[in-house]
Amino acid sequence: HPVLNLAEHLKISQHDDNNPRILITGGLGQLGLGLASELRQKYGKNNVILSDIIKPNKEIVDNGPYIYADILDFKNLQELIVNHRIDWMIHFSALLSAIGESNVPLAMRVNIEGMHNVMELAKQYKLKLFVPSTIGAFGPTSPRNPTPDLTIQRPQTIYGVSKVHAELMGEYYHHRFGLDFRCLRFPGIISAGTEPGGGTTDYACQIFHDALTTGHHVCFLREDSRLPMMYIDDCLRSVMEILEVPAEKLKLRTYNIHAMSFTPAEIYAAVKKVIPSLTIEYKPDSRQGIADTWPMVFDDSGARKDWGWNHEIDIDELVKIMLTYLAPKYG
Ligand code: AKB
Repeated sequence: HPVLNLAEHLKISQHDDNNPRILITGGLGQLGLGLASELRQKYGKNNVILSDIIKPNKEIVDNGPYIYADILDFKNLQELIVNHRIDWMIHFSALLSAIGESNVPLAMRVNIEGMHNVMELAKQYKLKLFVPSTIGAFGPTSPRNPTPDLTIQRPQTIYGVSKVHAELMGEYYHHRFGLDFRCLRFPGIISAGTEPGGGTTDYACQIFHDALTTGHHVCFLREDSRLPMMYIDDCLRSVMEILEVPAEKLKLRTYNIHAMSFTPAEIYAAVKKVIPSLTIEYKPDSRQGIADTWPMVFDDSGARKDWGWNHEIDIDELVKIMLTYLAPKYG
């Protein structure tokens, strides 16, 4: 990429941390709209640009800048970074665990090649870069209860493999080129305003919709399948916080973060306390095979110690918030 050498030649200045201009890739997934709203409150509406390859609705466009960005198109991404004078990039584009297994070549392109483009541009233009990782970055040989920050990582999904690759590449670029790479490993994220897309933890969102509509949830995991989970507000706050932590406090560039851990039977019992008529049946499918290799409880003591991470929402609070949020939608 000869143009990039020119960029280096011009000694492009370090990212501006006081008044950053921020680009979010994969912005119309589960996390982007919520994060954009938090970031816009803090850094100004026009300084936060959402991007995706999806045609947005009017509300999205009315709420702030939205642009088309295909992370597989290096030049397109480069042009956006230059034209919009981007300082920070939040890289959310990825195929999640279950959908990744149904299209491995596409997952490799998006999750690996796309991430290479993002990381290379972040290096060239000296952007601060946040990339989420996941409980899915661990595998059957990892300790599962609890799973520490630094341990064996031999995931068995393309999603997990690509996330370990992102963690390692980010840490390598940090060490080798000084890239300000920051990465959090998220549990399953539970949200009401936006839907998850093709993950192994999606049942934990669906059960709330079913509780308020059909009154019956068919769970694709076994009743005793324990996984770490987190409400979206805690997740978005963790991103806001890690972006701001002074570099000298970061002993690691990839941290586990945790909030709660439950099984389908436990979340069912918690929802049933509020909606006693809810019924459930368990029909484990191929996602069970994935869940069986993932952490049951995440050890996030590093994040708590190094930069003060603290979750706020536990399982009972989660149930209250989700049902309160969704109830008006279903009358
Ligand atoms: C998935 O289930 O694939 C995601 C994740 C835990 O990373 N929600």
